[in-house]
Amino acid sequence: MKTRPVTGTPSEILVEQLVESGVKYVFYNSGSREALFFDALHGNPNIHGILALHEGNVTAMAGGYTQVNSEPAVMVVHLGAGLAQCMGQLINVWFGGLPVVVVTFAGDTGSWGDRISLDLDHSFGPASISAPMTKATWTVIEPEGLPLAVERALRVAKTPPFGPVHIAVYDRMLGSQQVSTEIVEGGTMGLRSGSASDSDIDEILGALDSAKRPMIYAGDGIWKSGGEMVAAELATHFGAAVATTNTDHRGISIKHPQHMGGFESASYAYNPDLVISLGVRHQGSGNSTDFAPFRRVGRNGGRHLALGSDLEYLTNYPGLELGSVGDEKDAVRRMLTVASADYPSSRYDERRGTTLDQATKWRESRRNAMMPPAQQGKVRPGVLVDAIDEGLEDLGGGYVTNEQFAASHEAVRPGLSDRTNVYLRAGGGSEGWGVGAAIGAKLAAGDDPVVGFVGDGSLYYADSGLWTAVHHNIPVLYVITNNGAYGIVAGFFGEAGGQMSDTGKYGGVVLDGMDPVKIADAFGMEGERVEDESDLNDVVRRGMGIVNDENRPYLLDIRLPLGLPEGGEAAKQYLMR
Ligand SMILES: Cc1ncc(C[n+]2csc(CCOP(=O)(O)OP(=O)(O)O)c2C)c(N)n1
Ligand SMILES: [Mg+2]
Repeated sequence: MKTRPVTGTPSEILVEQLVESGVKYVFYNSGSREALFFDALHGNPNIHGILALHEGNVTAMAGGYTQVNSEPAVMVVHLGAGLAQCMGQLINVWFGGLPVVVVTFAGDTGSWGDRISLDLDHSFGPASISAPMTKATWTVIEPEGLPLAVERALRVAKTPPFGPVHIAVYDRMLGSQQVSTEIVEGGTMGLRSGSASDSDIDEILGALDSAKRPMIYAGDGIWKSGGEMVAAELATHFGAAVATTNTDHRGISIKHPQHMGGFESASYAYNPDLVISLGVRHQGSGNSTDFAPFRRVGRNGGRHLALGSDLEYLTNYPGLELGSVGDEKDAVRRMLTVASADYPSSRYDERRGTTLDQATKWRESRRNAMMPPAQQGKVRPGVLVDAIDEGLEDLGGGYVTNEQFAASHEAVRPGLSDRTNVYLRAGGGSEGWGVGAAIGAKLAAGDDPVVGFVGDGSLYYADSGLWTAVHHNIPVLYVITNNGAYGIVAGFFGEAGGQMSDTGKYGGVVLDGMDPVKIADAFGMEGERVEDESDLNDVVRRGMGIVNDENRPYLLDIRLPLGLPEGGEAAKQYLMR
């Protein structure tokens, strides 16, 4: 362990350790009891505070930051109240397994009174409420221990499987007293899992070779290990179909021509006789039918093998034939090496052709669904998806964060190149991610351009995040897919067989009377409404120009067809007077 002595206030020491550990930004919302911490943060030129106006946004920004290149993020929220407010977005960080360290400062409810404003009461320790949504959560009492606690938190968060860590620091230590301790030197390590055994690699390759309809079920473990390219190559090499969870468009890019989208529907369409789960945590709806795709594979005499960096990637697979624990990128690289000698790709040309046909049909159906009949004053979602994808790739490629359903990225044109855009989704589907995630992503992406797709409904959960983009001048292009509705929810209401679908009058899902351009304007961000799809490409290019050449955020309020089931209209809702 390399350390260097330090003397300073506890706040200065905490900030100094963050800097030493390589943390560049602290995402935060201010609180009064930790005044000296913020004093030290703003006084240190080697780290920057990014201010969000709601703790949900603080969390979404921190999470989005980690999704670009797996660098850990640190966020600070105020006492129990700030922690409670951040929990709605912490569910995304936790479900997505993202390396975020949450720091709260806590009052002492044990020694004197049991009621401290904004804090939990004495029956619940300050680390208690984050417990269900963190990998580890603990309390720090001694100021001399702050460097070790910070360094340990970052290491726990960044060890596969990644996940959020909470440290609650008793704020009584944040005084002006000088404390002497040691800063732990060295940035956060790129910790990796061990290697899968040679026999597991052989087993998987043999299965890929002999299957008729192999499917690679790809997940976040792939990008977290840096294995996106090699995993895509593996699928291409063996002519395997690709499927994923609805929270990951990145493990193997949704633009891979053999990608067939969500695993459940893809496995119905492709009917695989082999599923290789690669760094993917299977998720369902809490029903026994969640495992139906695997049952079907078994009934067909097919096989299911899984490889991932930790137990998390093997649990939801009843009856798994082979579960291999190892770093995904390392394993796939070794597979490709063996395959190039023993399993030449030409052997799978026919199979690849068949898979490509099926995947192309699948994508065409997604693209058709995004192209309803043209409507005056409205942009069709498919036109928008293409315009952004092409506009961004023309710039050399960038990141697209996505929190909306109206313009599905499953409908994006296929094709992999060195400019392929990276599509990111919220780890857990908890609304309020998109505005902040684009900001965090841009801070991590540096010069690479970032487009934030945010549904109108999603925007209203987190609109104050627009101010953060303005305040810190973070050049992001926001694309609001404005269908005037909680479209995805309305779709389910339409299928529920209740009075809404009978009458065609939908309550609780129509979002009218709001204007995203005015909202952006109020927060100091320029934007424009887009109602005509004929000049969409120009609008998108101009918007990207403003963001990337003039270096400021900009917002496009894209008016899409109303997001209600066919023929639906808004129900009258309660009016007090
Ligand atoms: C915290 C939280 N609350 C509620 C929901 C339920 N929900 C899922 S999507 C959605 C609305 C999405 O609306 P919008 O962003 O406009 O997307 P669209 O489907 O219209 O594209 C809601 C309310 C949720 N997922 N998370
Ligand atoms: Mg909507």
